[in-house]
Amino acid sequence: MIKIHGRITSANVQPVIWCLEELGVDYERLDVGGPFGGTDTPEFRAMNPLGLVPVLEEDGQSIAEAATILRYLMRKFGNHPADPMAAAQIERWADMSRQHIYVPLIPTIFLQKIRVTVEDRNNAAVAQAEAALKQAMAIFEANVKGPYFGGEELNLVDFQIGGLLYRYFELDFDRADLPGLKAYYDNLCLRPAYRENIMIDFSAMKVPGA
Ligand SMILES: N[C@@H](CCC(=O)N[C@@H](CS)C(=O)NCC(=O)O)C(=O)O
Repeated sequence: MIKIHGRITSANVQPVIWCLEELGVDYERLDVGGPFGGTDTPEFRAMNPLGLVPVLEEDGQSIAEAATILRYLMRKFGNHPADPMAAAQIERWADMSRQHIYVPLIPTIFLQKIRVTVEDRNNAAVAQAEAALKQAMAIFEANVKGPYFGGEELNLVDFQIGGLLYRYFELDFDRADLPGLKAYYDNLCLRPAYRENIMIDFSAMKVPGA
C-alpha cells in the first residue's frame, strides 16, 4: 500500500492526499514534519535528503517532491495522457503554477503573514510577491477552460492550482479580484475530498504577533 509521509497541515502534502482521495487509491498517511518531527532520521533522509514532506513510499521505493508525486499518481491511476505532447500541454500549466503561484503565495505571502510577527515582517517581499501573483493569476484566469482547469474533468493542473486556492482566497493580502478563478474555486469547494483535505483552517499555524 502507498504510504505518504507528511502532516496534513502542509500545503505540499494536502494536494497529494486530495489527489489520492479523488482517485480512490488506498493509502496510509503518517504524521511527519512540523511539530511531529521524524524528518531527521536516517531512514527519512534516505528517502528525502532535504528532510521535507511529502514523501511517497511504495514497495520499498520512494518519491519526494509534491509535483513529482502528483505526476506519478496521475500517470499510474489517473487520466494523465500517454502521448508526450498532450501530457506536456497539461504539465506546462502545472509547472507554471508551481513557479508562479506557489512561490509567491506559500514561501512568501503565507509564511510572512502567518509565521512571522508584524514587527519582523518583510513588507517589501510581500508587496513584490503580491504584484507577481496578480500577474500570474490573471493569466490563469484567462485560461480556465470549464468547471475544471482543462475543461470537464479534473486533471494534474487542478491538483497543483486548486490545492493553493483555499489559502489564496482565505489569507488576508492584496489579491486580484478574478471572477473566473473564483467560480473555479467555488466549484472545487463542492467536492468533499477538496473540502476535507485542502480547506484546512490554518489559523492555528499563526505565530503570536503575526
Ligand atoms: N519542493 C518540496 C517542498 C516541500 C516543503 O517545503 N515541505 C515543507 C512543508 S509544506 C516541509 O517539509 N517543512 C518542514 C516540516 O514540515 O517539517 C515539495 O514540493 O515537496
